[in-house]
Amino acid sequence: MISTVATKPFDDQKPGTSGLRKKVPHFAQENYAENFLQAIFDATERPAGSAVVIGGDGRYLNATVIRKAIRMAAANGVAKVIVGQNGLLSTPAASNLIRQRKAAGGIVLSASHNPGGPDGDFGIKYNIANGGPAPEGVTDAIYRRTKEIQDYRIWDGEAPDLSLIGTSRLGQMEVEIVDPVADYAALMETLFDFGKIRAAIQGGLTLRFDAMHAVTGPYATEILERRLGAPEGTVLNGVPSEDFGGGHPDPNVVWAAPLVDLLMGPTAPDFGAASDGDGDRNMILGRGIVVTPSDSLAVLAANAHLAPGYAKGIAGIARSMPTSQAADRVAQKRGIGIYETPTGWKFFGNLLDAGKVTICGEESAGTGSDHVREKDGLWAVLLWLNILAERGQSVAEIVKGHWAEFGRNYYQRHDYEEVDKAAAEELMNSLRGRLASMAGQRFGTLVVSEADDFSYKDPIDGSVSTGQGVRIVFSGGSRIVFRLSGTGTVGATLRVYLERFEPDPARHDLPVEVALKELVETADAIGEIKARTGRAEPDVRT
Ligand code: VG1
Ligand code: CO
Repeated sequence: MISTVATKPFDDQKPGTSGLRKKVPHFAQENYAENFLQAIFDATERPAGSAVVIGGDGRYLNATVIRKAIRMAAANGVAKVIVGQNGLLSTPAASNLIRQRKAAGGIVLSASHNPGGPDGDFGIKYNIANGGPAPEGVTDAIYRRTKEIQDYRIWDGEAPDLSLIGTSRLGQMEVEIVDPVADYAALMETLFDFGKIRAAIQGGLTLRFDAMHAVTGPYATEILERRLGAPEGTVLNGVPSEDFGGGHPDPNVVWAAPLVDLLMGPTAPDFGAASDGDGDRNMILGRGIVVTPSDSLAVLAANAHLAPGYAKGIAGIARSMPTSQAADRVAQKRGIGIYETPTGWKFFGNLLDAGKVTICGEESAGTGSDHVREKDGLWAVLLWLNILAERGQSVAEIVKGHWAEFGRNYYQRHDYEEVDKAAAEELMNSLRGRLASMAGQRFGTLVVSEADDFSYKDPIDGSVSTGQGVRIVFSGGSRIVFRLSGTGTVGATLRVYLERFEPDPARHDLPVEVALKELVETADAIGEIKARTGRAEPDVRT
């Protein structure tokens, strides 16, 4: 009943920031997905009798690869798989299921914010038993295995019908198809005051949530409309589609422009939010205001105690290195720990497991807490709603009040997409080569105080990750960070992160372009962006 199929290694299966991502036609090559899945089964630990969670964001190829993954699990001695109905599981819901069911790990099929469809992207990520993304030690082991693999094992029979909730068998293996929303929604009810949020909505708090045709549609509809009583139509684009309605499921001002226009217009609701392909990220808006993800992290950390799940206060905050230092100011004032990690959620897992931090966040619109081991888009939305219900203020009032108390970190990220890979690498190498001589150099009014290539030593397991991005810090605390994306699938994406701290409340209402003008010019002067990439302007500013 088990077939062993001969195969040859592919040389490009190294996982990036968040799993292996490639264009669909590349992933659909014969044996491509099978090789990577077999490498996961070979390279990861599974205690006898334990389960593996399987689900994805519903993009093109999702259902096909899930059926293969189930058949391969059966052929690789997995005792049980827990699969989301119709192959759907948001990334945070998968993390929750792994933890609740004490599974050995999970296979999440997603390329997150990357576009989907036959010409779009596909991806596979592996999460470990704590529910979090596999750390580098594990992804390295999977990658090594992909380079030597000679065959894979697959069960000959068909996988069960994914639309039917219930338990069946494939050979020795149990297959449990579960409602993807139920356990996750129950977890949210333990963290937030649903009664209070429901009352605020009944009392006139208005909101819209754009699911961007991605996986959070069913979650948001159940939680916001059914459990919290928001009117039907609160959730926009709530039915998952294989190509996300032709858009990019990336919750930012570019790809969620209709939602942004609504919130900036005359008929704006009080609160707006959007999430990405696999439901782990969020964009937060208020009437007339876009909250930058870095500010959202800081506001959530400063106000989390208003939600029942965090009433005891938070132990500490972790942020990825390019994320603004707004959260650091909250940590300093509250006397709690602050940790700076490389980009990617996998670096937060150890800190969360050790109880060093409660809340984590990234400038790319990922925030989350110790309730799971992934970033969680709807969690952030519910925490915001809980805070709005408790404080009875508008989003703009809360954010402006936050700046008045802690100061404002003006912030923007500029992305240069599909840049020539060699040119992008040379740009980074040239920067690295000049780091040692940079301190003391003056650019306009800015003087470099420190410059380095960020490296991180995990305080829990001592593992070291080098080459995580070039940081240039100026006296006064402004920063420019340069790094290359680890999630793109074409050429290279250069990300330039710009940050300026402004303590004076009289200067908190500048347009961000004005506040950051000198830093933008300095980034080009130091990075030689125009000269090396041929790009005068970034493709996306978030
Ligand atoms: C991007 C973001 C990073 C995020 C990662 C995965 O990575 O910058 O903050 O953790 O995507 O998010 P990169 O290497 O392209 O900058 V997701 O929502 O794709 O799981
Ligand atoms: Co995502």
